[in-house]
Amino acid sequence: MSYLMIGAGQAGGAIVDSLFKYKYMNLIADPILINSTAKDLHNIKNISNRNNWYGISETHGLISGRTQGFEEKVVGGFGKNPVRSNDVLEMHYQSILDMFDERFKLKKPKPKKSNDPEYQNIENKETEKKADIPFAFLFLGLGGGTGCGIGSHIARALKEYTDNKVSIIAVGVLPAVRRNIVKSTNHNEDEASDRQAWNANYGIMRLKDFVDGFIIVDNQRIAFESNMESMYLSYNDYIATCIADLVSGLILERIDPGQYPELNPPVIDINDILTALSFDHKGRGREPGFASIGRASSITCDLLNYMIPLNKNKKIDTLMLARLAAKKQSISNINLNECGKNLALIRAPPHYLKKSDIRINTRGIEEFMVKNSRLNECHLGVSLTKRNLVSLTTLFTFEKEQIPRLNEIIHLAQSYEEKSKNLASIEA
Ligand SMILES: Nc1nc2c(ncn2[C@@H]2O[C@H](COP(=O)(O)OP(=O)(O)OP(=O)(O)O)[C@@H](O)[C@H]2O)c(=O)[nH]1
Ligand SMILES: [Mg+2]
Repeated sequence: MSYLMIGAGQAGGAIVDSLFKYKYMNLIADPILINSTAKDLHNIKNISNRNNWYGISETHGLISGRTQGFEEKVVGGFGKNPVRSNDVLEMHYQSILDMFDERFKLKKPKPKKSNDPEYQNIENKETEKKADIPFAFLFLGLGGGTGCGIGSHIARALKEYTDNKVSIIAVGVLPAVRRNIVKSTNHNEDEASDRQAWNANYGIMRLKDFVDGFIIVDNQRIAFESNMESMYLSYNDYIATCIADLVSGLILERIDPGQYPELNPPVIDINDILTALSFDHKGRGREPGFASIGRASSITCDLLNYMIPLNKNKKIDTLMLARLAAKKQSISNINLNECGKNLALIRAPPHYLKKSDIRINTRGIEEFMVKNSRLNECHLGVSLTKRNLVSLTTLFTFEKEQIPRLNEIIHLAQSYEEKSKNLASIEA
């Protein structure tokens, strides 16, 4: 197992569910779904094994999906109040460590019985060992109560459990601000989005000490729909495809790059992703950055070629692919020129990397990416695929202040806090 995919709350769980639509994900990752409403877990389609479910109970903290009476114990949710779920897991912090222990403590096979006292000494010592957890993704909605409130405790416990060895990437759904887009006569809806902004600020501030990087999934990108909820599934699928592309690399296609020594494509692995997602500050260690994610693809073989195999592959306009991936970024209203660094992963069939008239212009993509990086830092990787598809997945990483949407959220959070303080004092 190389990755841990944790989905906290409804939005977090739904994106992990989309990710496990790809069956190969089971080969490289272990899913954990945590929710305060058992009903949400029953709506999950691709992770039906209850061993991967955990509920939050006010009296016990995290409880396993196999617990008797799970459905009755895990009800209600936290109604968009992350402070409440935060308090529950703060009080039952040990239950998170117990969850990791239950899943990852390896039982060493006991040595064969022997009368030799030396042998028995060995048997009593260290019969249990922890599994390695090098990387984890933590998916959560930043506007709600559950994911947003428990996220920092989960991340902290995972760091503690692995003696700080694990690297954690938080994938957070940023709540949309809809008052200027969808004309609504419903004043409550505006109030709700101010509250969600406060939640998001609360969640990010607490998470940033325990994660190595953020990928932001901004719901503002789908906020133009009057029924935004109807877009969740396809938006989640899009994000899941981006993440799957980044983490699956060569494992997915089982292509041995050794078969194509002449190609020698630059490889990126999860460590490059981590470098691309964080900033070094002299003397201050590493600080998590905030990244936007996006992907574009183009089929290499059209319908006619499928029907009459002429072995003629389309030439791919790589610059257009790069521009399209840049347009399909997950954060609304960003200026790519202001990103600190970025990463691009190209996936292509091997014959698109060989010298020929259809060879893809990887240099052109690199130039586009470097041009859009203040630090001139682009991590470029190429991986091979058996599919008739060329795809480009990109990450653009910013410092927090460089993202207008995060500034807007902070501003709304502050005014919500002031407003509610006033309300409190008037009531008092
Ligand atoms: N992109 C996307 N956003 C979602 C989805 N489900 C909910 N959201 C957004 O996530 C925020 C609410 O977070 P949830 O994940 O529903 O909340 P929760 O963590 O379950 O917490 P509770 O308030 O206790 O229910 C809102 O901003 C929603 O717009 C989803 O499937 N996809
Ligand atoms: Mg919920």
